[in-house]
Amino acid sequence: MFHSASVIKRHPLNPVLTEKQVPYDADLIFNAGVQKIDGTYYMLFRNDYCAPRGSHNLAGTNIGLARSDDGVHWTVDPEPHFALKDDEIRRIYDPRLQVIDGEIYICFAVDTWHGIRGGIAKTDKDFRTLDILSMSAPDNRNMVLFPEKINGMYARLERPFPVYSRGYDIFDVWFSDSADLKYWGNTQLVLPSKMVPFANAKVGPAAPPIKTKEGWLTTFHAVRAVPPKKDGWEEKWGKEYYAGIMLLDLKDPTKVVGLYNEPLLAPEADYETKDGFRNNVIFPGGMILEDNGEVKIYYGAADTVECLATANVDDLIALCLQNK
Ligand code: BMA
Repeated sequence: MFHSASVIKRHPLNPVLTEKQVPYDADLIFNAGVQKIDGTYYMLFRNDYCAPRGSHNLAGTNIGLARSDDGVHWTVDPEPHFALKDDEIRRIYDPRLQVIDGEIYICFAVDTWHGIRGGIAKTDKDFRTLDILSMSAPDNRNMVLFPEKINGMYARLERPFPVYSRGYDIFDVWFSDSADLKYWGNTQLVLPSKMVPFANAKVGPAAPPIKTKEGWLTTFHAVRAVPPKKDGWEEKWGKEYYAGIMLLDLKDPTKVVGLYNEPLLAPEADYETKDGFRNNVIFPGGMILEDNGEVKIYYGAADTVECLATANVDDLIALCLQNK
């Protein structure tokens, strides 16, 4: 029913990272955060592994690091990164990367024994340390940091999920800011799910925003609930995940200045719609603006592999502004 925008192209070598490239137990490689730092591309990816490898028996989640010179061909480090020794934390996943004033930050979802939280941590150039700066109250996740301070404050988008007051999965994109990345407040609604014509359920931040002359350009994920059925590995799966795109005001990023009212990416390629853990899922986590105006968008496909799509930045801005 929905199609991807014509201005975006899937990379011919998709998927660009799969479990086959990972030298340790790995089965589902997806929902990665990506940044280009001093000319090298870094990808922190989620690895849901099975026991034994290759079975459909999920056994755990860890975070891996891949490096690349061109953003397309990736080499994975020999071991996963960030072993956690906190009994309250069950796992971290869906990492997003940001660089602010030369420091590298990771936002991630945290399953704890008492709810799902959004974590923000600082790491080093080798991605060895995970110095946790803040953890949200439950239930919240899908946090992404803006690449610079706005009005003197660090800024993030986030997606709390208030089940008790909203009923079934209707969740929205919110904004908060902070003087120190630790204490967050000034929380405001940015993108209500009902503003997105192709979502009938939740929306949430996807890749961290990039700065353009017209505003903060940022993707979001948008969910359509459909009748649950056996499709991928899972017994039943009843959701479709699309990527959307919007522009936020440079000085006041709580204001949506442009929104493309169709999907930027809809599940269409075989690696998005077939043979995955959860088919028909597109989940962007990384967006890089190259000097020549090309935007690389990295996304998890079917919760199984990591993919790349590209578009020109002016075309993406024009999509967001075409309904104004
Ligand atoms: C969300 C998160 C994502 C995942 C998506 C589709 O709730 O768990 O990590 O990609 O569902 O399964």
